[in-house]
Amino acid sequence: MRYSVFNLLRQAAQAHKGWPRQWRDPEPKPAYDVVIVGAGGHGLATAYYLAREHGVRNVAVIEKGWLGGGNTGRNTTIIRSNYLWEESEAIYEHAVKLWETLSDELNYNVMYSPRGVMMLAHTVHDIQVFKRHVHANRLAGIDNEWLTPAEAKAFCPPLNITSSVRYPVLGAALQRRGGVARHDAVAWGYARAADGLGVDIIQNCEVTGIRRGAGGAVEAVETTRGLIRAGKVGVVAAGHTSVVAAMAGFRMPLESYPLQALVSEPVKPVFPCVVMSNGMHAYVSQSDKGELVIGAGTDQYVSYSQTGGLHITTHTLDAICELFPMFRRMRMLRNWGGIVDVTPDRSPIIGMTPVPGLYVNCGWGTGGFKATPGSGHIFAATIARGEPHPIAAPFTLDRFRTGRLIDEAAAAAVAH
Ligand code: FAD
Ligand code: PYC
Repeated sequence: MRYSVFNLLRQAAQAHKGWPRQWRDPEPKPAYDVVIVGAGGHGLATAYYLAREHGVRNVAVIEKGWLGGGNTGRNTTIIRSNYLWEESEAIYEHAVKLWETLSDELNYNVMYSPRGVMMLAHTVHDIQVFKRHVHANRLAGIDNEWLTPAEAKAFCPPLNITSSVRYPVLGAALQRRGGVARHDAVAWGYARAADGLGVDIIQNCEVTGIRRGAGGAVEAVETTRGLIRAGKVGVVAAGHTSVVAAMAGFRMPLESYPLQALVSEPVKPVFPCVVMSNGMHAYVSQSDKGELVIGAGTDQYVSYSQTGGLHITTHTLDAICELFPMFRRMRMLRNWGGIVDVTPDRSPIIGMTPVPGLYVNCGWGTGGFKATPGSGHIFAATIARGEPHPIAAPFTLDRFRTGRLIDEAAAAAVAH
């Protein structure tokens, strides 16, 4: 543009929107109807359901690293719906039902294996809490049953139920429909299916800013690869949602903690189910490759480190060896951490934000893998319709203002 008086006037008028509409440059059209920030399972599932169920195919998923390289590819893959409150039962059970047919839906084997999730009770408090969950779940039509120590051992023969250990097993809650899936396959399956419907997946592209236009509505994301215009933006950046929200000018009630997991050398099939001990901060299953997949508790301090304190894994291995003495001589192959974002009530936040056109799906803490299909499904509906899906409705950001919290601290698998 030349620096004529006319052009200077025109620029000034454009800036103040005072120039007659017909003389203004046309507003640039969004490059994408929807931009999703974060190519984890939740972000990819959201893009897939936007395209598949709502016909919104002009979608980009922007990922700062590689797809599935966040918590989706770092978790211990436990799937269950044995939560306490009706709102949570609805969301996690919605996900479990979608897991049951997901491989067919995506034409990709996500290796969903409902082999049973057993939660051990070591104290009277554990017994009371788990029995309360069993009753609440059964009232909601969700399977969950109470087992004596002998029944728990019959279900999982390697379990040590002697009374000579520090924290004897006093009983267990078993959800038979719970299980595991292969985490990378979930990311790849959704990515391939979304890509097939026309979704663009842009890796190595970090969102560094959120640009807002008329009325404060979101109009673009700034990235390390340039500006990308968007009609709507959905932020699904587990562990980093507060960082992205700050770019748009608001705060989130979230704290980010490292959570760790590790795998052993592979051995023949010896472990038939998933066992969790919330009290001892340990959970274990065996992958189809034969590795024991073991998870620990969160670090005690907030951090963005994707490693975590070694003392936490040592403590977890102590617990595993006590519960399953036959694993004492196994070698551990590798360990890693992910960053989980935790809300004050340990339930997720799904829906609108104070910025028009900007949506968030976050706060799944230590337990969002199991929710992946359900979360993507209801978040896509929320974005497409511009109002919360009925299952998402209780999980608004607003609940931290109104006080209508959904306290799932006791259902969380690990210590926070
Ligand atoms: P992610 O997979 O983390 O995806 C978010 C993506 O956003 C990342 O790829 C990240 O790189 C990207 N991103 C962030 N910032 C930006 C930016 N500025 N620009 C672009 N991209 C960005 N849950 C269970 O249900 N069962 C379990 O057994 C279980 N075990 C766990 C064990 C561990 C060790 C960990 C760490 C978590 C575990 N979880 C478990 C929790 C579960 O992994 C997460 O809740 C879930 O995977 C979150 O999925 P997501 O797609 O939201 O996040
Ligand atoms: O939510 O089931 C769970 C879980 C297991 C390990 C971490 N989270």
